Amino acid sequence: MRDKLLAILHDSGSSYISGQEISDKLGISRTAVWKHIEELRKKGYKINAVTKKGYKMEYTPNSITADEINAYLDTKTFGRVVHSFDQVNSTQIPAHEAAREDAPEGTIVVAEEQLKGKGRMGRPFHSPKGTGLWCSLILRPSFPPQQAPQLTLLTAVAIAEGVRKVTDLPVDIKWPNDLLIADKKIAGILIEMQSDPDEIHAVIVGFGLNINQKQEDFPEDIQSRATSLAIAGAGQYNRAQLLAEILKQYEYWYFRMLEEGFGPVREKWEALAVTIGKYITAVTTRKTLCGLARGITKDGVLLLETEDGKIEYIYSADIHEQRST
Ligand code: BTX
Repeated sequence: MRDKLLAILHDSGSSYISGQEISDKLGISRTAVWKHIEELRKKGYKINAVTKKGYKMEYTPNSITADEINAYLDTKTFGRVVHSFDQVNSTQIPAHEAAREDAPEGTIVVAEEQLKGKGRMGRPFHSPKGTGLWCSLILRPSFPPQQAPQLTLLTAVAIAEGVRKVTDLPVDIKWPNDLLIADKKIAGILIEMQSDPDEIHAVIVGFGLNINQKQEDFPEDIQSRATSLAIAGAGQYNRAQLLAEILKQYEYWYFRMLEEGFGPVREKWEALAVTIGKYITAVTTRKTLCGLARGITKDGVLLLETEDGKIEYIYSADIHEQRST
């Protein structure tokens, strides 16, 4: 009920909406409306109440609660089950637990703050309180484990599309899992799996998106390489609204991929990617390769043409751009 009240207040924006109209929309008494308004005020919302005009939202605490997410959510299953925490080491941990306990596909775990946010290969992901999205999404795809890397590219598409829709900011994708604005990292993706050799039980898709940080909020070693939506855009952004839009995009592209295969996602990814057509250095766990990024295969593997004309298949690497074509 509270999520629906929040949605009504968000929708009426800077206008007042009468207690009667809210009670009609929600099918509850005006006293019940008033009680819910009081509850929201206790949670930090500032809601103006003026006789004969009604209610108007003045300030929201910009929190990532199930009510806030639900107020914006326009999906069938994604984000319909929310586990939200104030503080965790990493949202991946409770998400793995929930997945083992049969959490349905689309369940998300979110936290205001991560103390030990995880990047790839044991690297840290800086996840300060109340500023970004630190989220793990549980998927249960029917395809074999070998196809799971495609989900990294799908996740990048969903985040880029979601952010573009809400903020109009030009988010680019860098193969395989970085999202950039003006060449600086705005988000990262970490895909983990619970599987047998030939069957996926669950994929835990972790993504972190920098939203309202100031430049000085980043640790010194990443200050020159990281950015947030607030730095790149104008003012603060609503985190729940961003998450809801990302989940909407995710659900759309995910079910399209299950029905039509990877083709449409790959096409969208290539349209948003900055890596293709650039001279790059790819640092894999075994070797470093230099050459021209030619494209991605139908499985999302990066094709690198080395100086002697050989095509290398890159499954996982850190990519650095050398120079433009
Ligand atoms: P990655 O290994 O590609 O990126 C990690 C690297 O990015 C770090 O070594 C550092 O250089 C830089 N970095 C660290 N924090 C930030 C930041 N906030 N913004 C920009 N650059 C940063 C990317 O790994 C995968 C990140 C996934 C994070 C999500 S958050 C929710 C879920 N829970 C969790 O513990 N991890 C995932």
